[in-house]
Amino acid sequence: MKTSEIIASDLFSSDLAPTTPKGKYFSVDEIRELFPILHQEVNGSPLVYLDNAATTQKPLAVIEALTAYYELDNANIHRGAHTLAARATEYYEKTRVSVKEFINAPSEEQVIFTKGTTESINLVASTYGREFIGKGDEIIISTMEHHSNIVPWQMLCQATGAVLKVIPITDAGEIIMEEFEKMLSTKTKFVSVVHVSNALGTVNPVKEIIDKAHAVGAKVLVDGAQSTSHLSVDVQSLDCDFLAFSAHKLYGPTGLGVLYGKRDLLEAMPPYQGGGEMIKEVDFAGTTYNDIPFKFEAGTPNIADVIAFQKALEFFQIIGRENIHSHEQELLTYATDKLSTINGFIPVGTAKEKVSVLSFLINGMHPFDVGMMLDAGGIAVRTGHHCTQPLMKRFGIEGTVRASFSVYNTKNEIDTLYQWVSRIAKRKN
Ligand code: C6P
Repeated sequence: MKTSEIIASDLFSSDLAPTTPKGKYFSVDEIRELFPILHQEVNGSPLVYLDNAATTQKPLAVIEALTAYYELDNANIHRGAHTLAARATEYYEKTRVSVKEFINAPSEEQVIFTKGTTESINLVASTYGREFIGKGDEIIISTMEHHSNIVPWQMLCQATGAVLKVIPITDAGEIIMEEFEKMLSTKTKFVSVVHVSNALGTVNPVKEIIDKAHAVGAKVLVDGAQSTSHLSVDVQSLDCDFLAFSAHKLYGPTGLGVLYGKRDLLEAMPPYQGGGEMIKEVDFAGTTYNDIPFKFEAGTPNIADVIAFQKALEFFQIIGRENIHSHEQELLTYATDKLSTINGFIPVGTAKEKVSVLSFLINGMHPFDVGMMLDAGGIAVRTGHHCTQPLMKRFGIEGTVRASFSVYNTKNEIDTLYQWVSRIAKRKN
């Protein structure tokens, strides 16, 4: 009997590389072989995919796991008594255990599947927020938040009369810790902060932020959308109260995310949505809710994508987080050094600690035009405000050109980016 699990696992069993003390070593070319989408031409040139902060590409094992699930195992989970339902449930719950290990959560019950980082943050704002935050209480975020970590808190403030405070940043794009400390008081009930800025690449000192917030009794949510793919994120050593992230930035499928929470908080929070799966017993006189995590997973969940996400987590494990991080850091340094030699190149975000994102402007040119010209050469970058309009305002700009690197990118690709950016910049500088 074949199952989607066996079929997709086969894809990683190849002996591509020798085993080293750090784990298996793969060359970039071998890693690229695992990503079918990379091997194509765009506008007559080989694709250079540098939009990884928006979404990473998917290894073949993830794609095949999706198809194989629908070909072999498709069934609804947690309810049917038949074999397919049992199998689908087993694989779905197996991914939950893998996520638990990935972030070092104390238990898999503290791992809730959502649609993405956005939904995870909205869940906390709507449930924890509505239950435990009231008039005059203060919520702190930073200037460099993604709209997903601004708007849900604004909505909560509108509904409750709580007050939103914003930590300022330096010209380099770093949080000003002294200002943060000045904002903290017994009125501070919640701090929600991005671990790695999607627009600047800044790595924020989240451990320090968490410790300082806890000292005044506030709870902390870490937006890990951009950090979980580059850094080791250990929820127990960080001691964060909540962590939100998306599978699609981690080589996994779109439309799937994770919310981690501390057990006592998740248990105290009311449900997010009502429906099947989140109940223990329903009676017209009243309903009792299910235990965590199911209390927060109303309705039929995204079964196929959860099961396929397992393969993305295995990819991470096989390549090794350290190897991924060091390769990406090498690319970031190489790209920053090389593009900085171009006349008219203006970097945006020059924090001491950064990962994988190079945001820039070309003097005299609109970022959108630069992006269009790069696309003509097969180079995919993101241009615009990157869903961080208040951050762009802070820098007095409309947007940037953003190149973001991943484990499958090469120095040759950065050379191509350099050649195109040089050519474009020469027109105006
Ligand atoms: N940033 C980018 O191109 P979702 O869309 O729910 O998967 O993730 C939202 C989100 C939240 N926080 C941060 C720091 C993010 O970077 C993102 C997504 C993408 O930068 C799309 S706007």
